[in-house]
Amino acid sequence: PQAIHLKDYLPPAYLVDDVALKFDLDDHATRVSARLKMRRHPQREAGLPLELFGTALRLTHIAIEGQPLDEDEYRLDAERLVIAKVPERFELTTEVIIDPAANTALEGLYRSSSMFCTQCEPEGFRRITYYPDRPDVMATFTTTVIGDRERLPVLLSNGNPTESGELPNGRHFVTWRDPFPKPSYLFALVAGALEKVEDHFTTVSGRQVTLQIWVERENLDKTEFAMGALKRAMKWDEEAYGREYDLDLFMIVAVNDFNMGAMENKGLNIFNSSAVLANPATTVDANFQRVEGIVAHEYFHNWSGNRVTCRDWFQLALKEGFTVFRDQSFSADVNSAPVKRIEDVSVLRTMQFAEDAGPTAHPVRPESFIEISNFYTLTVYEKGAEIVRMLRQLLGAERFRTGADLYFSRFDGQAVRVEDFVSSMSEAGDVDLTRFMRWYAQAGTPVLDVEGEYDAKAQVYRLKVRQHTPATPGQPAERKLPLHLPLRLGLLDAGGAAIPLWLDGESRGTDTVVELFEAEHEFRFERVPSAPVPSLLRGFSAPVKLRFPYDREQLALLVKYDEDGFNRWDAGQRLALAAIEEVMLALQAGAEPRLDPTLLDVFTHLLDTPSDDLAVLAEMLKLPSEAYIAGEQEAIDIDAIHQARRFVTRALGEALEPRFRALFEANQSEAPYAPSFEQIAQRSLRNVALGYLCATGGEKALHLAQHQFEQDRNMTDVRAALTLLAHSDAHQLGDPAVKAFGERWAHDPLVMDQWFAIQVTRPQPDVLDRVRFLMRHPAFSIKNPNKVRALIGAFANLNRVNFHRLDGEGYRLVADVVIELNRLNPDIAARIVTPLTRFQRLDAKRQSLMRAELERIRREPLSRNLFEVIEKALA
Ligand code: HT7
Ligand code: ZN
Repeated sequence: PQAIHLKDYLPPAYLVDDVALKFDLDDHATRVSARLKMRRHPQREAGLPLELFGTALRLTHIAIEGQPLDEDEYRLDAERLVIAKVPERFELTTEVIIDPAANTALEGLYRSSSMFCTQCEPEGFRRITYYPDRPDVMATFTTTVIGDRERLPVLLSNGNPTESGELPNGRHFVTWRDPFPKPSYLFALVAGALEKVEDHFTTVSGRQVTLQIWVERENLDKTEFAMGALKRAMKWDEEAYGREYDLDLFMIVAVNDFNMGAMENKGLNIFNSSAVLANPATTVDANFQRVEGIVAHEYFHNWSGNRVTCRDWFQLALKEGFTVFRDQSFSADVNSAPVKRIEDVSVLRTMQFAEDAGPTAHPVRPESFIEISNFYTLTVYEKGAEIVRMLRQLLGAERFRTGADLYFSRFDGQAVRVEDFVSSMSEAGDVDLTRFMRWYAQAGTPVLDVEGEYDAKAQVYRLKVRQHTPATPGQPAERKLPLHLPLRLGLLDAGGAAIPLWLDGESRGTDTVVELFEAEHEFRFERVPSAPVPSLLRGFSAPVKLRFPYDREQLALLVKYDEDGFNRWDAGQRLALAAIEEVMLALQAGAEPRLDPTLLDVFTHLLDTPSDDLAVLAEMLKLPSEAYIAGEQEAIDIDAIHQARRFVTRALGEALEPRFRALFEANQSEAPYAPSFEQIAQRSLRNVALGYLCATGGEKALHLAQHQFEQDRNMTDVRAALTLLAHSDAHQLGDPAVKAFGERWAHDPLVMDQWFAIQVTRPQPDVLDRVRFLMRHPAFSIKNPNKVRALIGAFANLNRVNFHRLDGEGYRLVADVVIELNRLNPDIAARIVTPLTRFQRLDAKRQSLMRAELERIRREPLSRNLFEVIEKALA
């Protein structure tokens, strides 16, 4: 397979103005007729051949201006149809036959349960018809869908329905017209026996929009929350960005088989059922919040992505980074802002930082790719969002909004580049963002090395900041340039009080932002009465690794007194990490480990001090994950990390048992379930406390969990209790609970996903047999991405001790699944293989076992997706 390079971009030779499509739906032989009104691109020369993409299509008819083409007038291969000569302006008609039932890749038109649905981003439309399937070709679409009236009573596509009627042989049709020009990746079609819930939203200018959520009948009771989230998002986008919805109808459809979370097709969003369905009996708090975030994300794309789209797929972060930033801001506004920030930063620091440090590291705007589906990554999405957040920090909220307004109005209806977004911001903010553009081009996580020097006599505190970005594949460290970034900070005195900041003779309050753009800076704070403790990178103002030689007492001070909630949490994480690392060292040396008294002191303080933000308190009581700890090590010792984290959890549980018990009891609520942030905070705190109590291994604690499981109040509490029971050594409690849960929820695929994940994350060594057993369970299907993620993804990513077993059986199991998925669903194969590619800082034995499995995979006839990942991993 060949790589495609950004530097080779050329506009298409021909544009499409209008498309008429007709689908005659059939499981194995759907007939797709297309009429494309085309013209030469004004910036390309005359006489160029017309190149259309097409994959797995059987061409049955082709004509230009109604004149069928002879076979020698065009060339067909597995991926393209090329017509050597076409007029300046013409109408192209084609007819192809496709096989949706055989489509296990879930790209293009496919069957999911009893319905037909589509996924066209990034390059799925070419599996539907021959087309210049690239985002810089924008056209209006009219789509007629024909299907069996009984089996497929509902026929949906983009835009508004314009006509419908009966046809012979029990068939019927609906025609849809989307008046907004769009790229082919935003095309959608759904057909099936669906039912809807309907609501309305009146836009700021007084237009009534009909909102519909289409689901299979058994899921009608799981739509209310998403509908509410949609209305909240529509209102928020009007208020925060001045963006109003533009069609009269907005539809969401839930499908069971879907490669990602959801898709923002114009007027017809298609959702993975896991990202839209929710109710208290079946859905945990975190998933309610995920649903809210994804519903908002897809809705926000209507402007950041659909009205203003990407010129080419290298610009993916233009829509994704900005839209993630928008959905993060929305969730922060409607829930707990500090907790949202903590959660987002945790994902970034554990998962995106790992990507940036691994073999598939790439810039937020990649320069080349073999398979674009491989670039829907944490780097493009999450680091992309952090870049937009930095712009907001650098410009200030008001000028950022002016920049966004300028971007939307200037580029409405166009397919544009990252430069167009950044220049709108630069113009609105009157700031030079030339260096800032490096964030899009340089891969790897920058490191800030900070040192502080206090001169008591002069009452001056000097902060020296150096930045560097480590080497990443194709980008040696010496070619990395300094980045422009905002560093938010404050200073605390020894009693924890905020010190007023005087910088260059100017008063800056107690919280300020300094800008870095050189490799080294020195900031000189004056009138500092005593040696301060700096609180650096407040709110995680830039996606970097910050190094400062804090001692434990300084961290404890920050945990207790820093005015920035995020940094209080972060100081706690640093302290916990240091405590866990100390235990790791003891275990490695065969010495007796101890619980760091400073950490115990901080936990005691947190538990004894009344808090007005329970949600943040719950986060502060959580220890860093094994994945995060691993990311902080030069050499990763899988077992020591696991044992040390367990030791610290247990030691805290034992030392603070009465306090955790009191916390558990104080956060019992009799109120009916609501996914409100107050209630979520209470449940979170209660279940964190239960976790520490159960970590002691005490029978009393396990019975508390058993009781909570049996009380069956809501899925959040049930699942937390079941996880503790199933992960304990007490089989007599865990096994019956797992069995009862599996039987009770056998009819509900989304709950069964949770049941799979709970079992395969059990840390005990017997888990591998359980994984193999569950792969044969009737509720498991390798063709369903949610099942693969729940069983194999959860095992490989969250059960680190067992995935990394020294006999290599964990690796082998995952590699076997990857090989099978390579044939069925290349996109999912290339995602599920990720943990096998992260061997760089592991011990030699594990490295060689992992490499051997990757080499075994490489011997297969690989899809483009997997080829690209495996080649990079083994390079
Ligand atoms: N824009 C959507 C991307 C997407 C996707 C990409 C590859 C394969 C399948 C996919 N389904 C959806 C989702 C989003 O970011 O909103
Ligand atoms: Zn998106």
